[in-house]
Amino acid sequence: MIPILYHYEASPFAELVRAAFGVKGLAWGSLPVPRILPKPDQTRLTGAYGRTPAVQIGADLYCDTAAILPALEALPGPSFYPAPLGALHRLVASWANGPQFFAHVGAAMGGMTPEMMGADFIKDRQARFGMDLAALGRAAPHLSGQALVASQWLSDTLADGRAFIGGDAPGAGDLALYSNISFVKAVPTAATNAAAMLALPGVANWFARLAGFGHGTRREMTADDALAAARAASPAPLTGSVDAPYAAGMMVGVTQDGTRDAPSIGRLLRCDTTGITIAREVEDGQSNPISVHVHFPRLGQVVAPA
Ligand SMILES: N[C@@H](CCC(=O)N[C@@H](CS)C(=O)NCC(=O)O)C(=O)O
Repeated sequence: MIPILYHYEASPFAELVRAAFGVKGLAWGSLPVPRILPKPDQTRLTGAYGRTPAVQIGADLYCDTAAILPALEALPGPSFYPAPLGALHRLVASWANGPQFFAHVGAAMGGMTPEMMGADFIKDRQARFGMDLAALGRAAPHLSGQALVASQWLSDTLADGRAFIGGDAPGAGDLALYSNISFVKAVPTAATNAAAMLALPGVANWFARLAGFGHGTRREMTADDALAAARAASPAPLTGSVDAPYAAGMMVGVTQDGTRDAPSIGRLLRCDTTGITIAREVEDGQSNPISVHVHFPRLGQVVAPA
């Protein structure tokens, strides 16, 4: 039962997970999804969660890199939270994937024309995230300056010769910082911004070390393969609790801060500081539905009665 990644190539958060597979040397299934809604292959299992990436392991769906990495942690291979930083990798990743992500959006996309992005992409991002392309272009110099601070701090951290931010082994914080820079590096109109980041002492070598892990062993998969994998499995045993004011078993919708995407609706099984899990029944045209668990991190998710 290999993990299945719902992704598209240009997604920086998907690149984070592909690189995580590389660090662990894992085999994984690649299930391509569009870069805009609708994404029926993904959302019929996740509920409505249509952001990229999501990872399926059997009958468990993990939404958001902050839920995906802890799930992959249990699989063979090196830890994403190596000592001495340990759980501090989460703090770094949360900053890089939170406020710093938007700065990197400006650094990467601020110089793109509407033609480069495509009308369908602009419409999708406007409707879901309120993206305003003209405003992004105006804010690009400011956002690029904000993004460069992350590379400067990375460079400062590497100044004593360490290979990764915590020492000899890469972790979740490295992967998050890496995916932001790789996002900027992949956009031709952002070449100057990428060059400024990679020119800082130590950053280009650190970037090359992470890229050197590759993406693990990728196998293309279909939506039918993914459904069959979910049907053949049962959700993994769950730990954690439901904190007040929520109650175990209540029907809830889970949405993400900062988007207008529809809620993923299900029966609440876990809602505590470790994350959120809902149970869903997925109809796939067969006589009995598939039971899945959909997992989210706690941070950045909004739970409401449904
Ligand atoms: N906090 C999420 C953010 C994921 C995210 O924003 N992904 C972008 C693509 S890189 C997205 O979903 N954009 C809309 C889409 O792909 O439909 C995570 O860490 O996974």
